[in-house]
Amino acid sequence: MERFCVRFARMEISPRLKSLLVPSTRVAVLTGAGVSQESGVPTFRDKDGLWQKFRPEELANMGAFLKNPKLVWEWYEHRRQIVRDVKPNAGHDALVTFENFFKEFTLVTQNVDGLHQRAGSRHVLEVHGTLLRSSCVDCREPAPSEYLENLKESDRAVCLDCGGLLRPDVVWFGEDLPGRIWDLSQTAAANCDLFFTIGTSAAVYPAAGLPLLAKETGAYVVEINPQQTEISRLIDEQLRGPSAVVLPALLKELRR
Ligand code: BJW
Repeated sequence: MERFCVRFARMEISPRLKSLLVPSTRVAVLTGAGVSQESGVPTFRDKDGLWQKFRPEELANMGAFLKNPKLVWEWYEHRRQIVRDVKPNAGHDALVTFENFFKEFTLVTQNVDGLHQRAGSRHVLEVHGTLLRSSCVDCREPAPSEYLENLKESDRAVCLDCGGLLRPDVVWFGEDLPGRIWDLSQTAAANCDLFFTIGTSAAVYPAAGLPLLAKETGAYVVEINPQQTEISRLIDEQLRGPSAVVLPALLKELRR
């Protein structure tokens, strides 16, 4: 397995990766929280990550929500506020250029912050849902966005149709991923030539299985991350560094 380091904006990449940076290559990308880290959105499992302060079992599953909806709702409202106050970074921007450069390009994200779309990515498969929508746990009706925007912290977030509890449209532990989005993600991973896994610890399944599926089906798999992850030793090439540095540096290697 090849391992390359990024120092400043100069980057060494393998001849194999270089040969794949042409428009005809079919590319799929999986992003995780690390991609938004440099925008100021905390990751989950890093030293200053969300799970250092909050326990996932108390916040990111349906049981926790039903036990204490107010606590869970406030936690998500706090995170929505962070996301409203930040901007996409150079890594998000570089992925927009990728989408325009490669003829076949699929962006799968585990992120719920909407920053890829705000950067300009047109087709984003959000496998863990989004912070920016909510829906009723009983009737499943989505809540109008202006209702959420005007909600005060002390208000109880309830469905305007049936009065049921509103929940964030994210995928909690033990819940299925959205079916069609997940099918499209698997199809892209299984049919690409080049797969990038970027800013994810690859600890949460089934999303973490996508780079492995791509590898099994013959793609060249590249990881962009400042740290080793659970799948680093199983893939083809590691580009060690923050995505807001590595991705813009990769743009310089694209060949028409
Ligand atoms: C940088 C950087 C920089 C830092 N630049 N990089 C198979 C095996 C074992 C368990 C399971 C399995 N299949 C299913 C499971 C159970 C479970 C699971 O995976 N558990 C594991 C934790 C053990 N999975 C599920 O429950 C899933 N559902 C499911 O499988 O349904 C079927 C089923 C039904 C019924 C019963 C059982 C199964 C659902 C998973 C949903 C995950 N949801 C969350 C919360 C979303 C809502 C919210 O935001 O609150 O999604 S958990 C959290 O982790 C969030 C993330 O999307 C996800 C992944 O985290 P991510 O993005 O990788 O972040 P970090 O923090 O982990 O990593 C950041 C990385 O960035 C690090 O590597 C840094 O180094 C790097 N980095 N700065 C680039 N500048």
